[in-house]
Amino acid sequence: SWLSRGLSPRFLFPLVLVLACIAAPISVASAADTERPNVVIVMADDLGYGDIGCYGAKGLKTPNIDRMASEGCRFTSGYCSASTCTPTRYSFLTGSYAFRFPGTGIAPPNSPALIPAGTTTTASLLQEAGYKTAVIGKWHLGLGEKNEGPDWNGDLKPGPLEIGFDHCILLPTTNDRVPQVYVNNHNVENLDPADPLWVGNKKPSKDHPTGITHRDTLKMDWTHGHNSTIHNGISRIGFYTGGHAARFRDEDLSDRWVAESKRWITENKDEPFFLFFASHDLHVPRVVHERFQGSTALGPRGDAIAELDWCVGELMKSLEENGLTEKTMLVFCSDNGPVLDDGYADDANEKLGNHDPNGPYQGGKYTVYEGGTRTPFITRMPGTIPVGVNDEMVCTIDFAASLAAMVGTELPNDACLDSHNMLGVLMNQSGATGREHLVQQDNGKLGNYGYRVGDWKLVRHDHKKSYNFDLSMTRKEVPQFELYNLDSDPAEQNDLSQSEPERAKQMQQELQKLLDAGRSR
Ligand code: NG6
Ligand code: CA
Repeated sequence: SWLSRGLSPRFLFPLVLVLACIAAPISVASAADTERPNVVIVMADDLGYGDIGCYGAKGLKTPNIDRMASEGCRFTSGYCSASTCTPTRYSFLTGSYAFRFPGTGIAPPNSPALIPAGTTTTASLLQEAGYKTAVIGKWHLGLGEKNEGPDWNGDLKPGPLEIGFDHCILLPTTNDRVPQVYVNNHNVENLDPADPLWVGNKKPSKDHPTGITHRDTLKMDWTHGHNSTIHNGISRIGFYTGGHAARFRDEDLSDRWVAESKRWITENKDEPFFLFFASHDLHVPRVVHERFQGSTALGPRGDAIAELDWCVGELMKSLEENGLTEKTMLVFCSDNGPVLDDGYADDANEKLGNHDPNGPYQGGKYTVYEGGTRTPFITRMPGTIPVGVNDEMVCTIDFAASLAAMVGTELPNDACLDSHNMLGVLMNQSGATGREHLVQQDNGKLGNYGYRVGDWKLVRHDHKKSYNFDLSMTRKEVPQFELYNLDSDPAEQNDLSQSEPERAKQMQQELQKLLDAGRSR
């Protein structure tokens, strides 16, 4: 452990870290000044527990992510807080459960900013502590004023720059939604004022080509939804016109974000920085760069994992080239669990073979079974984070409180309501204990929750129907409450709610209390 290394200045950081975990955070702020590590968080999109080599992937190889894990800590109970994108990202940044805030489900193309300007976030806490901060990649948390939404041809604010980021290069929502343009800080990049961008949810003219009227021209067919405006041979959710000079090719997203990240890391190498690298891989449409197309036997879904792995490799290279490997806490996580057919005919089912996207767990994206939120979760900081595997429970919602503790910033009373300081666990310090409980939610509208306490898991389905438990969007009737022991039954197959009625009742009551807590602690 760090203690055995003595207390040379080089190892001051771990000491500060441990103090930060147990003492009043503010008291160590100045001591930490010279040793504050950079933080790079890579969040994958729709990546399941079993999709990565070091988590048992059967159908493909992920050498870069595996190397990252072999140089860091691989978590077996690492979670995102929801089984869809927007609520997980909302909670990751605000440190509060999304279910406390109605309207934080999957955001539509014209969604206004869901996190109000001035909200305390993971980014603002680090920015306040003197970090340079950037988000590069998928946003999907809305842009623009409440009741107005994004002003695509004007200033796109509020957005990330109003909640603690100095810089952003964004895909505004998710790439199966319109529009396919980059947002560079407050503006659509390369927008020609003579060709204004219009985005809406109604067909703009009778002859506007869509995935329905021009289906035979598509390079990737749709299976459900995703049949509105066509761009780059792919029909999307929602309609848009104009902004042609600003439109990107799906194939180039990762290259652009990696290049931009490398540029930004190098530019900020002399100060502490926080980079949120929000990959779009492996969300639909899975249209990766030509050099990754066909690179795995799994079709586009596997190729997207290969592209994601490449991104992680490039980020590690950039840190290395700038001499920042030991000074940077690198995190890899996902925003929700896996899905196969999520609306496009991309052979995800047909070419699956024996690959098992959710590993030993049940369900995926959209579900509150373990497969929906228990996902790959790795931290690396050579020399500080001991190499190993950690079974403690930790969640993406915990970064706000943990990183605030790391830099010695105190959390305001009314912010980050559900974020626990898990710094010791994230740093794989021996003896550091993880979360005692965690609420997992779905998209929010259906009222389905998972509640894990130790090895026990209560599943609550107010909606009574679960879909995507089989990763193919099949629906099945489910009882309102189920109880599982994750130690003996990680796949949640053996409902114990009848044989353990007392425990089930107690967990129902505890969960209800957390759901009723509203906007206060
Ligand atoms: C669903 C979309 C799905 C995906 C998801 C959001 C349809 C039929 N399905 O509504 O394709 O876009 O929303 O995914 O439109 S997430 O990872 O960003 O939450
Ligand atoms: Ca997602």
